[in-house]
Amino acid sequence: MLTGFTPWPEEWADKYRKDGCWKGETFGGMLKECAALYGNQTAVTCKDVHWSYKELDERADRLAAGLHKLGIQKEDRVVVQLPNIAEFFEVIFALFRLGALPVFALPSHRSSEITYFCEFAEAKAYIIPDMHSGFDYRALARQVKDKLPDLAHVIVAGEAEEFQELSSLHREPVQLKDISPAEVAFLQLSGGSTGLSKLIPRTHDDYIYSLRISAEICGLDHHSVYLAALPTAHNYPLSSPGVLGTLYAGGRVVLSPTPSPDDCFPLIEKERVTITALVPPLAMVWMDASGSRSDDLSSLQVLQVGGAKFSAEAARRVKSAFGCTLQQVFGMAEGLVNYTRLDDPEEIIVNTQGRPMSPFDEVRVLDDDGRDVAPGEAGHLFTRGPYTIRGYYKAPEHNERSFTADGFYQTGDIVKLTADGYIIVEGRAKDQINRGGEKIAAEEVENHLLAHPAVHDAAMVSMPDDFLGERSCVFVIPKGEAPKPGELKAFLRERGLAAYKIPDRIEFIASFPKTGVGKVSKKDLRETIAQKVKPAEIKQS
Ligand code: OOB
Repeated sequence: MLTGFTPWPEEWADKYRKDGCWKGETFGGMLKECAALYGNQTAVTCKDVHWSYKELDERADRLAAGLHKLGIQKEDRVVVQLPNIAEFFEVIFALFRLGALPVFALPSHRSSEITYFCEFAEAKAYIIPDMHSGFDYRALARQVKDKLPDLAHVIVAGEAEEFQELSSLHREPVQLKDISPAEVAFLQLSGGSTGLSKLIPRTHDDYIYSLRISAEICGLDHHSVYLAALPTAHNYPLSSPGVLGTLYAGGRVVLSPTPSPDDCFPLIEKERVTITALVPPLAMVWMDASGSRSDDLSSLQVLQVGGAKFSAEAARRVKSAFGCTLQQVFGMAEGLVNYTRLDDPEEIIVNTQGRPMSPFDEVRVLDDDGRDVAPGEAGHLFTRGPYTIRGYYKAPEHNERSFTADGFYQTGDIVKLTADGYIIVEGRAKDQINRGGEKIAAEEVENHLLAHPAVHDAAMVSMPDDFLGERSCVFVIPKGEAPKPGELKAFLRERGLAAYKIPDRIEFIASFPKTGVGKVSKKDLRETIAQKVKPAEIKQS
């Protein structure tokens, strides 16, 4: 078993098997089965590329053989940073078949994040596109290689330059080691709240269970067409039900290079897309665009919105804008996913973030002292279940804090439960900014800022924003004369931080407000900046 992975205790694993959650499927086997059932039907469409299930299955086998020849073995970690391109699928299924573990980086990550993932996971390989959205990933790979000369392989989908070209790796399939469904299939990234992102080990058993239930709840079958507008590597478009849930159900995945209406609306019309997933700011952009464009979106049956809180006012407009059902999704890469059901009454769909997908999900809402709150009251959400991890990868100290002794994961979310068990997200107790679905761990950015010679201390908080829900504001105590905000932002960019983590606003301050026990009061800082931005910036948009 993978070192650094916390498995479910044996009695729970037995229970989830007995309850029929874990059926002993693996991703490699799942694709074989789909190829047998849906052979020549299209699995993946990307521009003019259409891969049938059979073709994807064969490609995965041939690529697995090539990666095997390179020396990539069971349990090796491979950082995969691919955008929405067909190769994403051959790569991940090849790795699944080898038992090698993709670490799912996002296309927006830069050298700071990627170097950390490669180093922490001791990656054998790093897989990238040549270019995407005007960015050259080979230049990024060079920066990573400079810091980590031992990174064995950089593999490029497209023009590889000095690196290994993905398409050159295909070989005659070879016999590979058996993979057990209880083993870790890949590592997802946490949004992070303390320092750097934690890695989340997900097993074949637990993840495929979540696909099966998600596909069922979303009514997917072999007629479904899922548009991947968000980056497929993220847990939400990957599995809720996402691209993998769609393949599990025998449907077709259509890949969009960006989530913009300009790219997505013509694809919905052309490919007769039936379901797609967005974060709240994009849902608003799409609603605005639907009024002014003439694309035929009538095939769309379900629009999912999640990743951040969707306001009830905006939620109410979805049906008339697209003539389809809204589904709210509140999930986390650590496991638990909640959905509003397609046949729920309008008031539930608009006002709640759904309810747990599985009858075996356990949720508890506790007060600050760890006691269950009264029904309907807000508190800390804790959860345990057949697809919620029992520990982060190689993070024993952090696990002590994030998991209770009996295995509940502390989500860091503040929620209320309705009498019917629906969840309403009220806020967050974790030190994280949710910038329209993109999560920023305040501490990670603060630590980078502390490396600047003119920064004595830094504290990052969210500030309210009409469009993104939240933006980031960092309060800086300067050392001597305050630097220019632009200089600090440039400094962070130079350190290779992803663009979405660069603070939207920088405020200089002489000292931080303190809590009763002398810690920085982020609550006070949030209130200070909320007061400041309210009259000027909130009104205008
Ligand atoms: C999804 O996953 P992550 O891991 O990027 O972020 C999880 C966190 C949650 O703990 C919560 O704080 C926030 O994102 N969140 C929401 C939300 N959905 C996620 N907050 C309010 N309302 C919502 N609907 O974001 C994710 C994973 C799977 C499915 C959907 C989203």
